[in-house]
Amino acid sequence: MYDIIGDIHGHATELIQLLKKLNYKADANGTYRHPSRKVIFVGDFIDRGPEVRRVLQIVKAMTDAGTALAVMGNHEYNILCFHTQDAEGNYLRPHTPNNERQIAATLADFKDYPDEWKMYLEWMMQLPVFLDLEELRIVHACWQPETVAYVRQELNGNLLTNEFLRASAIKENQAYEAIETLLKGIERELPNGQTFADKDGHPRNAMRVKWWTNPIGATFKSYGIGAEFKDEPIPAELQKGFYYKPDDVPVFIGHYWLSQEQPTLRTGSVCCTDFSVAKGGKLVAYRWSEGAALSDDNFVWVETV
Ligand SMILES: [Mn+2]
Repeated sequence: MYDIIGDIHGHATELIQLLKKLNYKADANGTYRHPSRKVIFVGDFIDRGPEVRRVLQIVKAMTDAGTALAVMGNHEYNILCFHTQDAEGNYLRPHTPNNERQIAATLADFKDYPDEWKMYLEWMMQLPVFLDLEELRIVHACWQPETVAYVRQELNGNLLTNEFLRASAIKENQAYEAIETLLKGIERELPNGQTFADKDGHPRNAMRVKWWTNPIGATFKSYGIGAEFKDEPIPAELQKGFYYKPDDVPVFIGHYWLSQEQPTLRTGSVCCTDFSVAKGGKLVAYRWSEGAALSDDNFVWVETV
């Protein structure tokens, strides 16, 4: 029995509130546990929020004690790349002002705790990039079966190696594409450099897509993510290809900054648990029970403080 918790982004106060609401209690060591359930965290623990260090303390204590499982988010991946050098000594994620700004809240929280920070970097490297628990699947952004199979084979499991991390930082590599897909989602391009206009009339060649939506008969608006798209049919080329079927094994994700009064499932088999706690939304859990079909009734949440 699992409680799957969405992207936390340094919001420890809401995390504690949510754990209590789910009836997890802190033991003598301060580690949250439940007599019969475990948490699964979908990644993105760091950046943005005010209490990154506290969030990492809570999550790591739970994973160490076996009262929680966790996967890696794109923010953990990015910060690992930020701190890792290639053979020439260049950082895998360049130290540009933009990239530095993204992790400023995290580094500020660890300013006086450099050894601790080093320990958490090592811990983050040990976060699986996906979890396949037979009855349910967990990944930060997208479960594409071929990509999961490729990564599983390359890693001989689900834990990153330094070699794979370095390979994944180079755009031409299959490892790059695989990490993009699993941790950031699917982006689809129109063929032959064709473009379409977004709602503001700007020409675009590619868009992030709802990989849980059947592209056949979809429109830019019903299929696209992250921008205002027109409600016009997508071209035939984009109607081909992968989408995650509603009767497939349930998959739990975060990442998509949803905003809804009342959390709902994406489909009968895809449950996004990220409802934007770092943007004034809510921190959400899905209470999963063995053998039961997914239902909107199983969301539990707290509002951003
Ligand atoms: Mn994310």
